[in-house]
Amino acid sequence: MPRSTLFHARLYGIVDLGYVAPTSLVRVTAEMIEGGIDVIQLRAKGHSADDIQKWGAALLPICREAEVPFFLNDHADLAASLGTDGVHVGQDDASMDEVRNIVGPEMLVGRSTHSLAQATAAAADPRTDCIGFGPLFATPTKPDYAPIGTAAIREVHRSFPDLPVFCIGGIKKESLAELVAAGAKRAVIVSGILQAPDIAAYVRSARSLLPAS
Ligand code: 3NM
Repeated sequence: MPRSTLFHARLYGIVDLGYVAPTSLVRVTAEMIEGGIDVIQLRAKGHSADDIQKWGAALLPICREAEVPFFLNDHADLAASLGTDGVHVGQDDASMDEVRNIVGPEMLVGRSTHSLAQATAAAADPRTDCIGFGPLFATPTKPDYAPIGTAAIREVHRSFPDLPVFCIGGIKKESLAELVAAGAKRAVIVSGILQAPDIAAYVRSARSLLPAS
């Protein structure tokens, strides 16, 4: 899947086992797709490789059918064996050399960045296909990280016009207008989507608040 798919994305949703029971993964994923989500990631911190493999294998065909890129968080080896569209790694995870050795040259690779300096370092490697930039606001989904605020969003987009930047962290539908005014083009929403009473409706309206690119 080409990087341009991510460039045109607006809303990125994460199916996070911190919020979704294993028995609800398929339903939640389908509802996000119904709402028009542009990218889906499976995030299962602390779960076994066997479980993640099983859950990934259940969600991948649903995303394929809908032509929604499917990323796996962290586990490059499982991403490679499942054949996901992408893998997303953090600052403390494997280097790009290590990740590419496992997943090959074609798979999309995203990297979390938590400052302009980290975004600059990630962008310097042409094998980085997208970055997460945050956490912009405090969030219980990633509690150990200090929020970085919205001031650097415009600079990140200006500095790396060819790199899809996904703003993340403590973002709700209600904060999107502020984010877009601060220069954001794309957003990741985790708890806001997963805790919504109507996931499809939440995704649909949040996505409509982000600019088409
Ligand atoms: N990564 P919510 S913030 C998974 O800054 C994740 O890299 C972040 O969840 C980062 O939308 C975050 O519930 C959590 O705040 C986002």
